[in-house]
Amino acid sequence: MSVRADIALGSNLGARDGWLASARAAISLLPATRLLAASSVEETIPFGASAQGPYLNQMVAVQTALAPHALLAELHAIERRLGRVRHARWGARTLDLDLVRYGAQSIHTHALSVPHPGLPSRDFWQRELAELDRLLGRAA
Ligand code: A4P
Ligand code: MG
Repeated sequence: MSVRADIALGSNLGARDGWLASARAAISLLPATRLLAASSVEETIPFGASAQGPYLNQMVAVQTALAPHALLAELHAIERRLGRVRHARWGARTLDLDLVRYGAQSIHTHALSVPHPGLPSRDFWQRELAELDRLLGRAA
């Protein structure tokens, strides 16, 4: 069984475009996973910790046979490989990958909440998801 999953990409340190491009390439190489579409990249004002630079944000849709926690583990491995250093929650980062939706499933465990709890409050995620739905020919 495979499902569509939506993954948010964010970067606000260094060569932000380059981090997003490397992340897209790494996601497209995940086992049992196919990249379906990518939204536009947009620059957004940081929320959360103050005194950090603007983000580049983007959302990609994949078709995957990985189970949700396995997909999250792969995303964390990509973050580590691409040099993200975790400091403060919501702090500046080279690359942040969040699993925003996993099919229509609702999952709430210690390690994973989907749909991501930030979805209702992040207008840029909602725009990017709507764009992906349009690109994939589905109703938003
Ligand atoms: N976790 C639970 N559910 C999920 C999920 N659906 N996707 C757990 C990803 N991770 C999930 O995440 C902390 C823990 O959340 C993980 O161990 C995972 O098991 P993290 O990535 O280590 O920490 P974080 O990213 O600093 O914190 P958090 O709460 O994930 O923050 P967000 O929501 O990622 O926000 N401003 C703009 N303009 N654009 C941004 O993209 N991003 C953030 C970070 C702050 N400000 C921003 C942006
Ligand atoms: Mg995160």
